[in-house]
Amino acid sequence: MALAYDDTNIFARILRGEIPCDTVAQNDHALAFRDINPQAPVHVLVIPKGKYVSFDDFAAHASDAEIAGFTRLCAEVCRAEGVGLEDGQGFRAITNAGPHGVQEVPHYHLHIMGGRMMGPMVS
Ligand code: IU
Repeated sequence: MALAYDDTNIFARILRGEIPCDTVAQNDHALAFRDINPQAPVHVLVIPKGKYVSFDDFAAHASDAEIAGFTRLCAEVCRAEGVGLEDGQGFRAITNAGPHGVQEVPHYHLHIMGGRMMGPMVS
């Protein structure tokens, strides 16, 4: 069963158009926008348009079309932001889940960060 989803979270409000965001790209299934507190020259969040709390929730319950749409949008962002390996120097893609992952916003999101050399991965 899918996890209980809190419709009042900030990314749900962005998806409903109640709060603005700096959109990078979108398709039928996902939205990409700039993180409000960037940790790297490129710091984009990619979120599904469906109601999924975390990566494991999304991976288990989203349709194949949603997963494909989300993943293709990630590739589009990497290319558009110049960090993809076809023509850039690479990036880090991470997702935080739940308390131990220190997830702040309970709507699944992938951080795509690049434009500088990354440091240690965990702390
Ligand atoms: P986390 O993986 O849930 O810890 O990350 C949440 C991210 O959402 C974090 O990097 C914030 O800077 C970002 N964010 C945002 O981009 N816009 C907002 O209005 C809020 C958080 I609140």
